[in-house]
Amino acid sequence: MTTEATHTDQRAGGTTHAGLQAWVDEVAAMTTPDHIEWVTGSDAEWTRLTDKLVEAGTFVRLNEEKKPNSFYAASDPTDVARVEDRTYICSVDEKDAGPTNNWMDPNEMKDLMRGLYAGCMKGRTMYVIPFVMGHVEAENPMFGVEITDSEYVVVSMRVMARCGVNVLRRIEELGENAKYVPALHSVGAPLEPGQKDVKWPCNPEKYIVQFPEERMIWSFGSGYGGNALLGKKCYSLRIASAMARDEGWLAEHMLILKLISPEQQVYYIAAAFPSACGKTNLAMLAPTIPGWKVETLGDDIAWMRFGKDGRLYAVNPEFGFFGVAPGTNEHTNPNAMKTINKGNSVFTNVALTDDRDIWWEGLENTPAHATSWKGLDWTPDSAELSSHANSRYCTPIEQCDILADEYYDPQGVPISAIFFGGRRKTTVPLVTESRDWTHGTFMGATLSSETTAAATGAVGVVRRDPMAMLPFIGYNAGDYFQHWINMGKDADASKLPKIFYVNWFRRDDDGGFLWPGFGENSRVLKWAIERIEGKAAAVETPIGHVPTPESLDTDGLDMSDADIAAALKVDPEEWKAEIPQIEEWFAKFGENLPTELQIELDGLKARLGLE
Ligand code: GTP
Ligand code: SPV
Ligand code: MN
Repeated sequence: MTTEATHTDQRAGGTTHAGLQAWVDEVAAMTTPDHIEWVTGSDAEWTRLTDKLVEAGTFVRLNEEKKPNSFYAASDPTDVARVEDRTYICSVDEKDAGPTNNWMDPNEMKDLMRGLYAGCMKGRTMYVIPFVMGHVEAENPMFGVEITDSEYVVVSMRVMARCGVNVLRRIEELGENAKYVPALHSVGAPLEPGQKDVKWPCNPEKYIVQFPEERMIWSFGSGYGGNALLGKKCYSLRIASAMARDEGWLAEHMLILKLISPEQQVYYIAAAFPSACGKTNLAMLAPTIPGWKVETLGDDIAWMRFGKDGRLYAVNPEFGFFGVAPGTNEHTNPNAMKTINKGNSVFTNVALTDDRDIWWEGLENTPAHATSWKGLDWTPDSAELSSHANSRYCTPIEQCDILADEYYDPQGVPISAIFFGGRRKTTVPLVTESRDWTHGTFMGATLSSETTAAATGAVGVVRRDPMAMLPFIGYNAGDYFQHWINMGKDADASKLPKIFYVNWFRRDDDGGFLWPGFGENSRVLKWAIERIEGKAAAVETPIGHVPTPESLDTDGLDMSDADIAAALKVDPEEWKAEIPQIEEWFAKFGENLPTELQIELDGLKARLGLE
């Protein structure tokens, strides 16, 4: 089928929704694509687009026996992660972006970006993707429409969000009452007539821009995940967090899991860890303790609202997993392995084996030879890694064997516990229980973690990453803390989730992980639930309640008592050293720092014997 022929058929599409059609026309006039296609979500469309990507060299079709209907892609080596320094919250007032976001005046930014967008889709097809985050049958469906000139983005969006004609029809039915987030994306690589495309078009100049008041997203220059799949971080966290502040709910960087005890009691847990710090792994955990079971609801984003019964309910707005590949294997995450082995997946920046399967560091069956993500020959003796540290699999959530039935419930699930956690080599014990919601908010607001490859920049540097939301809060982070505190104040305290602070990443003197992690984290989930049920013991420390060694189920755990004690240890000296960092962090917020958090800090200092 030639491009000429496709131009005139019904894929050119359109909508009866006048506002949406006007926006699409306006973008087309600015970006001047050769063709326009409305994404339907059909299987035939998937086949046509993936064929096109194979033909362009962007995709390699994987071995049908091993990974049916699946594809390998290697990005441009400069376009491998979220670009936090190129990400902007363009609120009308600079104060509303707060001290943690980049800001530019919205009109100035629009002028600048209109210059970049002018003619930027020349030689390409402009795709219009109607999508919904969450359920189309939700009370207030959270629509979006992404315009993109990247087939890779269309294919990935189809995995990650509910997309296509059913969504468009619902938008049309609701007419001018349908609210949707317009999300404009271009790789920023126009083609001159006859110019051959590269495998991974992108632009060295990148902008990932949110206009929170207009509920609008403009992205330019990158084809990578969170920069380009605009339903994910840009909408479901940055824009949604601003909506949530205005409407009294929470949009969070959290996994959601269902925990079933041996007595068949069911608990739902949400957990916020920074990027590449273990959400996907915990969400699909295979418990090592007998009788306990985990089912998955989500691995990256949770939208939480109070239900009529006063409990906090969480929904996963996504439709797929965009998971970190390295380290994923049959031991660490057997459920993810089963999910991706069913196929229908896209793998980016991993290694390609000689039999057209994929491989990455940490996966079983190391190949004798492969092609690295950079396209180089790779063997186990190679000095360079085969896969980028932020290489990813993109796979449909419905393929996950342990997906909980409640995933399909637009009301979501009532949360019993919220975990905050990060990567800390020292100081932060395996698990700490907060005293109450405000103290838990303090734990979240002061959460710290070593940076990872999920964003460009240095790796392994400790930074504050409040609620694991540092790059994703769509407004002033001080106001965001206040919103968290107010959510607790307005609620029935007895029905609020209990908040815990965890750290799977503490090291021993030799630099090894003290805690074996992964399936063994079920022991920590069990302790948390037993605390909620009033069954487990704890020691009161200056930072909160930590398990007594006996209260943590260590049956069958291959760890010395000394190591367990080291994992649980609260060292006042280490915490005293933490205080100036927290003070420096809080100082950023000036008058926007909630008094409640200052009181929590003063209390912590007093308990540590400071002042
Ligand atoms: P994003 O998708 O970037 O938001 O990341 P995520 O929070 O979902 O992280 P993910 O579960 O993909 O884990 C990232 C890395 O941490 C992987 O390489 C995992 O193997 C590793 N990891 C996850 N859980 C544990 C754990 O309990 N212990 C240790 N040591 N490593 C872990
Ligand atoms: C993260 O970085 O937190 C991710 C991957 O989950 S991305 O979609 O790029 O944001
Ligand atoms: Mn994430």
